[in-house]
Amino acid sequence: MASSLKNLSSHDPAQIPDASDMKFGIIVSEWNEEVTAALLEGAVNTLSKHGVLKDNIHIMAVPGSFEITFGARIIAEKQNPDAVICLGCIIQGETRHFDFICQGVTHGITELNLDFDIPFIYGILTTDNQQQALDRCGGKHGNKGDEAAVTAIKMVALKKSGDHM
Ligand code: DLZ
Repeated sequence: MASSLKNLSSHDPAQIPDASDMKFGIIVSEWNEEVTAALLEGAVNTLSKHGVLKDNIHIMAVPGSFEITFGARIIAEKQNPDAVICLGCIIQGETRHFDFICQGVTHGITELNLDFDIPFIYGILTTDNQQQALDRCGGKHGNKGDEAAVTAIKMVALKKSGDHM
């Protein structure tokens, strides 16, 4: 069970479904690029490790996390993926911008999950500072891009099993 693990970066690969017939979209925010590039690398490596072909991973960048919702919708409509992985990093600043961007993208991704017949995975870091973000994109708390990819594979497998019910 995922709940018994500290984080999914330490998942057992044998427990992850084979993903060689799956197709993914990844939408990644350019804001805080040092962090989001590491999240992207983690996600792509994990998808590849579980059998996803390079040609079946479609990556699109957007300027900031607020634009992730729109980008994710476009990639879902144009590429017909089995799931879309959303990657971003929102770091608390001195103003309330942080709250509005977090709320906006969280609400947006929730809406996409309700409107489309595929899962949209929330791989967005929302941290108090840069160090907390670095700790979660390949640091002491694993790589949340890796975890988002594992979650995406699991959700696609769940959807495919539901299709046969
Ligand atoms: C404006 C802004 C700020 C202050 N901080 C972040 C952030 O920490 N992470 C992020 O992904 N994006 C940030 N942005 C940009 C917004 O997401 C968005 O791109 C702009 O408000 C334009 O719509």
